[in-house]
Amino acid sequence: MTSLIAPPQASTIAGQVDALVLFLLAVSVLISLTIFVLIVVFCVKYRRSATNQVGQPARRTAPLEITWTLVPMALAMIPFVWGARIYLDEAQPPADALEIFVVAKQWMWKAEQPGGQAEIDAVHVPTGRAVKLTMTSQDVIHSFYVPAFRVKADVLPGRYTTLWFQATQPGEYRLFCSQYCGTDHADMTGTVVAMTAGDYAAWLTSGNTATNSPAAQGRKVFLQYGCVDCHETGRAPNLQGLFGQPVLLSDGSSAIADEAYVRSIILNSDRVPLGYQHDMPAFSGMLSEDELSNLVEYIRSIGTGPGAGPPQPAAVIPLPGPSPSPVPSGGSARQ
Ligand code: HEC
Ligand SMILES: [Cu+2]
Repeated sequence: MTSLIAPPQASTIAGQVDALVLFLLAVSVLISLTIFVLIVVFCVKYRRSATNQVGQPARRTAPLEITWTLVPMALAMIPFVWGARIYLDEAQPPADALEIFVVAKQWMWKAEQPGGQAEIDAVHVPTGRAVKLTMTSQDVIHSFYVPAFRVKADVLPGRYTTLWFQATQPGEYRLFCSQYCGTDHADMTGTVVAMTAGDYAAWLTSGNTATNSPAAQGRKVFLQYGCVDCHETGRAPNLQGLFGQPVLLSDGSSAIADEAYVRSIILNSDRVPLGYQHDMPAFSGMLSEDELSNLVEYIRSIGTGPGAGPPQPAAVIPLPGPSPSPVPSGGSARQ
């Protein structure tokens, strides 16, 4: 369950921030009320009673003036010292904090655990342990904001910023980008999943993160840009088993379907396998460098030739699409 209304004690700092904000609110209400009441009372008490009444000249009353300077100052110092302590606490991650790397880009959050487990728009953290995020942006300024934890920090291109928190209760907490960063800024959301230490350890080894491996992300890009509409419908060569294999081209030459080949076909659609009409749109300028390399990883992962397969042998990737078959079903023109 993702709660919009943040529980009051979701992180160690949340309660302190809330108390300070409530204190400021109470002081503001008190001062405003005092002023309003005095305005009304003085209006009535000192109203002009006769048309020829003249006001008294102002008197200097040093003790009164000193009092009304010192008392509000002392009042103002309370939230200042209090806030500074919380600020310093928030600015200094404990030395033993768990370090997670976060990369922001239009429009997603990527998080990487110390063990290399990567995820998109989600950050899994253990409860009861300080977590330090080291963050940077691939494009514009974003801002990492978890209201439930009362933490927020800007994420800047070309610079690392940090933020830390310690979740106290297992649960799913909303993550927002709080810096307007372009068209889909409002969709740049995610979830911080706080788990007990045991659940977190189990999650780390569960392989759940494999769905966010480059190849699995590549599969998403493959769906997103409609590559499936041609490549899994018979309109275009089926890409299963392609990677690493020699390909006969319609101009009579041949090529090895390696990374360079796949990249240049996706970007420029410059080569046509034998037996196919030139029909593939060029995706140059439409794909980010990231999407492109994920696509290549995906095509590599469904290949069977030399150099194909997932980059790490351990990564058995549960793909949402049809399961790769060792025999290429389409692409009859391929050798
Ligand atoms: C409109 C249909 C269409 C779409 C959409 C499309 N392709 Fe293609 N693709 C083709 C066709 C047809 C070919 C054969 C060569 C050509 O047309 O230039 C091809 C060739 C390829 C090849 C070389 C295959 C081989 O056997 O050598 C790769 C790799 C490829 N496409 C990847 C992609 C990716 C990745 C996407 C999505 C970003 C994509 N294609 C989108 C139709 C499409
Ligand atoms: Cu953003």
